Amino acid sequence: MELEVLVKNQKNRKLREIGQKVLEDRRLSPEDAIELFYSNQLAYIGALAEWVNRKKNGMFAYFIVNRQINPTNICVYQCDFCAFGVVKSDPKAYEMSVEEILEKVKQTYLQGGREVHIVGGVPPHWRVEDYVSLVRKIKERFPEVVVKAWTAVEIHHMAKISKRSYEDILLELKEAGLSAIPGGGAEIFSERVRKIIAPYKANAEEYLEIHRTAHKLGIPSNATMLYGHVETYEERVEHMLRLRELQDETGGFQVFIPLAYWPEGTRLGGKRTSSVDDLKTIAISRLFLDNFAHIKAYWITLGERVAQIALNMGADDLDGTIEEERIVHAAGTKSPYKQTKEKLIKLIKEAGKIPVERDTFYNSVAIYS
Ligand code: V47
Ligand code: SF4
Repeated sequence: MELEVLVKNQKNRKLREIGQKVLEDRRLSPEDAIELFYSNQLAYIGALAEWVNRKKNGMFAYFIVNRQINPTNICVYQCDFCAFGVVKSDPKAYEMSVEEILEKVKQTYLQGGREVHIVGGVPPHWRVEDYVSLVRKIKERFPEVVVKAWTAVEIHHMAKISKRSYEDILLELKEAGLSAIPGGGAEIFSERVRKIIAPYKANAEEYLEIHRTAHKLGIPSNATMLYGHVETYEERVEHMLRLRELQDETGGFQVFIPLAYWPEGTRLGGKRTSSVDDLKTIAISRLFLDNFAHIKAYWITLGERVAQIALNMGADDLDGTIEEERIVHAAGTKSPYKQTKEKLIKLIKEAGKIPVERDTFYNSVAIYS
């Protein structure tokens, strides 16, 4: 009822029509989403998005006890927006041993962790077996831990160096114990933007084809969008449209994660996104991606304060305890490296939501009401 009044009283005709569509559960067009990006009525957009979120997720907001592992920062692709990936000869280059990684998984397991999220650089000397055997070894030692690993960029690279199909590679990873694919590597699908920021790695079609194949094989995946660099609002919407179309086709995406760009130490440079842009992007993604169940406010890129507000503007998930994150920290994020479970519960409760500890697949593990 309250939202109906807000929509009725909206003076801007286009925004009023968009609000009416939301109230009537009608799908927003790309033009609607672009209109919202150009609008500065954050409170209105946020209220619409939160209304949609509550219809989907009620008062629940999710988090997970997990660990991110970035096994190496050595990377052949050298994307200009990335301060993490370095060449092998760089003094900052590192590569964790398998034993080191297993020790990290063990710590997570002992703390009740449910998931390891593995993503890193793409080193020139790694073979397909290196990616597969890491998954296998983790699952052999810790069968209860879910392995969410290797982005479309890494899977494309494995296919390229071995001249095998995506399906073949994904089946081998699945057999080794891979349960889900993280959303990294999407950046912005626009060819114009990719030429500037990431000309060498998997392109938009390849990213989408890998996720399509994974979904077909019963491997769920996440989707991301790196925003706030050289892309236009129109390109953000085109990116989300392509994800929405694939989700209509497969239903295999679990969550959408807008990733705010951090510029420090990157070749691309630029400025940090504003909090208003961050919240608007979360809210518009909630409104536009009507076939995605969840929108993640990733506290590493947003900072915990903005992530907490996002829980009232369309987002329903904070990701997890993380423990150790190197990619966005290399680019200057001021967020801590990890969060305690208690802190995530507190952030969610302060936002007026009910914290739900989840597993990788959004099954509830515990509710902290
Ligand atoms: O693909 C790289 C991004 C991604 C920067 O699937 C940067 O649940 C900001 O995808 N500023 C990897 N971002 C991380 C990722 C992710 C994170 C959390 C959860 C999930 C999930 C996926 O990090 C890369 C790239 O888009 N990134 N450099 C930067 N300077
Ligand atoms: Fe390598 Fe990924 Fe960084 Fe690109 S974004 S340089 S692929 S680690």
